[in-house]
Amino acid sequence: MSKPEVVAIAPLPAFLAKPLHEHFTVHDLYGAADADARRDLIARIAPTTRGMVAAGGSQLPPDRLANFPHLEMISVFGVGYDGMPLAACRDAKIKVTNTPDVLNDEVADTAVALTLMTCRQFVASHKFVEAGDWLKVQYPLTRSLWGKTAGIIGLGRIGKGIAERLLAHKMKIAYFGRNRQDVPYAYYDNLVALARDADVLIAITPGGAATRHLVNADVLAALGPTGYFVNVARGSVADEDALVAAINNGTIAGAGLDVFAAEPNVPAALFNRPNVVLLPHVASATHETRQAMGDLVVENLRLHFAGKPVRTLVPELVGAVAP
Ligand code: NAP
Ligand code: 8YV
Repeated sequence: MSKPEVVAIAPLPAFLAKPLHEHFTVHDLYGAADADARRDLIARIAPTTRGMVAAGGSQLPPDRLANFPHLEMISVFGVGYDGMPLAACRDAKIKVTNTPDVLNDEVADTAVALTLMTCRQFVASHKFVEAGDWLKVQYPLTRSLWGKTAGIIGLGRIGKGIAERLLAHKMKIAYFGRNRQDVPYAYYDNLVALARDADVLIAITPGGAATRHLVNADVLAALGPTGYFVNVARGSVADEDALVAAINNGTIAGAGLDVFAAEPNVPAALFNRPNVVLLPHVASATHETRQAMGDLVVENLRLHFAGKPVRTLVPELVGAVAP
């Protein structure tokens, strides 16, 4: 029996490529040399391609869906799926799955690491030792976490993991979201008010239109000159121009960032500052976690093509497409 055909619109790491090739005929659209090669490949595979593999950061405009008229499902290698055209998928009865939960601990660890590295200036301290500056002077004093307030924007699966970890660092926890939750943390329905009361503001919401520029100039002004901003959500959640200005002007004390507005481009104005730590979107990037994410991507595809319900259909499509 011939294998179902899937198209990859994101890079496929070996641990994901291997099982995919085992169970499916895989077309590598991401690896196509140029626009002509992409167009030729699409024309060749469109009549037979039924599955797609995308990444958390993949952007698939609704009109691109028309390239694949027989598409049945998109398996996203990531928990975020803000680049997926959900309304068009609903209309065309295309399933979209993601990789929730398996990355919670890794991403929460990264948020805490960014918080510590930024407030305690550990990257600049490291450079200071390597430059031989310790032989001349002491490194300047930095800021504690203990006793301070962490304001979590988006207290979901990962946000709760961040809260648990920061409690162990003796921080107080407050959060902002659209809904109050049954948790022992202070709820704010106003982000400016949370920023005013927080010492470290940590973004971990989904991306997309609903959260675009949630962290704007007003929020940064409220965070103030002793406040730090950490972003492990999506670059779109913060107004990056406002953030650069806030760092330049000392409106906030510092920032720890894993995500950016136009990755892999990072504003050079953020480079080489002791109070800014920059990561290349690696919050989930360990062998263990990426393997678990890859396994879930393949499992969802295999379940679908075996005629069974997928494991992690995105909530917006529950009830709108077959499980
Ligand atoms: P989740 O469990 O769905 O939690 C999302 C949280 O955000 C919820 O608490 C939700 O609360 C809140 N939220 C959603 N829309 C909002 C809005 N419009 N305004 C304010 N709050 C909103 O998701 P998760 O698994 O924790 O993942 C969260 C996100 O983290 C992902 O979607 C992804 O973008 C990002 N992420 C990044 C990396 C990375 O590598 N840097 C890795 C993994 C995940 P309410 O519903 O009460 O508003
Ligand atoms: C990954 C992510 O970097 O899960 C997400 O939403 O942003 C990250 O875990 C990405 O999906 C890998 O392509």
